[in-house]
Amino acid sequence: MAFSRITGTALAAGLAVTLGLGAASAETLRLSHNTGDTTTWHQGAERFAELIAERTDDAITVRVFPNAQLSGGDQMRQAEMVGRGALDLVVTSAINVTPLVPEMAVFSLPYLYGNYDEVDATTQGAPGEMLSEILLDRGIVVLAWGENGFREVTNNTREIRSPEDMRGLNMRVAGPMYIDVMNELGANPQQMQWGETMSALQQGVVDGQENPIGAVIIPQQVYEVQDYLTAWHYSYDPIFLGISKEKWDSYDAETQATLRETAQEAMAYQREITRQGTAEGIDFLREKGMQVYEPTAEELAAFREATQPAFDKWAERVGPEIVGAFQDAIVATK
Ligand code: X2X
Repeated sequence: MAFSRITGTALAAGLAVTLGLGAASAETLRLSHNTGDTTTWHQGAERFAELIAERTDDAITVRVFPNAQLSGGDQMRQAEMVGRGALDLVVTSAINVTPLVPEMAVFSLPYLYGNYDEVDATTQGAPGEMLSEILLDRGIVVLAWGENGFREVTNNTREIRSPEDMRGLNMRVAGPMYIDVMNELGANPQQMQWGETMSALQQGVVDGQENPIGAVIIPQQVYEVQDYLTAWHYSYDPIFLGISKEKWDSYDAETQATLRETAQEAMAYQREITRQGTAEGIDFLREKGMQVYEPTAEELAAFREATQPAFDKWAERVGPEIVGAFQDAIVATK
C-alpha cells in the first residue's frame, strides 16, 4: 500500500514537470551551433544563456548544443530548422545560410572588407538590417551579429604566397561560394561538414582548409594537424544569434526586449574575445610550430585579382541593391 502511494506521488510530480506545470512556468530553449565547445561561438552562446537566466529569474533558460548535434551533424540544416520552429535558437555563420538565403553570401565576398571598422559599419549598421529582414521572411529573427572572422588558409603541403601556390591542393571548404573561389585559384575544393574536417586533415583526405584564427583555428587546435598558415584575409564570415519567429511571437514586448538586449551584449562579448584571440593568434601559432606567412600588400592584390570572378558571380546572385549598400557603408568609413 505504502509503496503504491509513493509511486503515485512520484508519478504526479513527474507529470507536472513533463507538462511544464511548475510555479514559475519555466521553459528551456535549445540553442544549436556548429563548432566545438572550446570556441568563441560557444562562449558567446553560454554568455547569452547565463545572462538570460539571470534576467528572467530562470523563467527562460537556454541549453547550448555544440557540433550541430541537433541537426544530425549537418551545419547547413540548422537555419532551416530554426526557420520552421524545429529549433529555438541558433548561432551560425553566414556561409552556412547561403543554401537557404543566397544573399547571405554578401558578407563573405572575396576581399570585400579591408579591416574591422568596415566590417562593423555593415554588420552593426543598416546593411546588416537588410539581411535580418530577409532572414525574418524565412522565419528567423536575428537578435545580434557576432564574429567568426577573417578566414585564413592552412595546409600541409607548402607555404602559400601566391595564387599559383594554391594549384592542385585538395581543400576542404564550408560552403558553395568558397567552392567557386577555390576553383578560381586552381585548387580542388570539397564541401565538408566542420565536424568531419579535423579527421579529414589528420588522415590526409584533404591537404588544407580555411577558417578564422581566433574563433576556430586556435580553439579547435587546427595547428595540431596543419603546418602552414597564410593570413590572406580573403573572406570575412560573421555569425549571428537567431531565434525562431514562432518562438519570438510567443513573447510579450518586454521579454522580446530582454532577449534582444541580452543577445547584443553576449555577441559584443563574443566579438571582443574573438578579436583578442586573433590579435594574439599569429604569435601563438608560431610558438606551436606553424609556419605563418603574412602576405605583402602586393601579394594580397594578386589574391584579390585571382578571386574577382567569384566576387562578380556571387555579387550578381546577391543583387546590386544589397552589394551597393555594403560597398557604400564601407566607403563611408574611409
Ligand atoms: O565550417 C566552418 O568552416 C565554420 C565553422 O567556420 C563555419 O561554420 C563556416
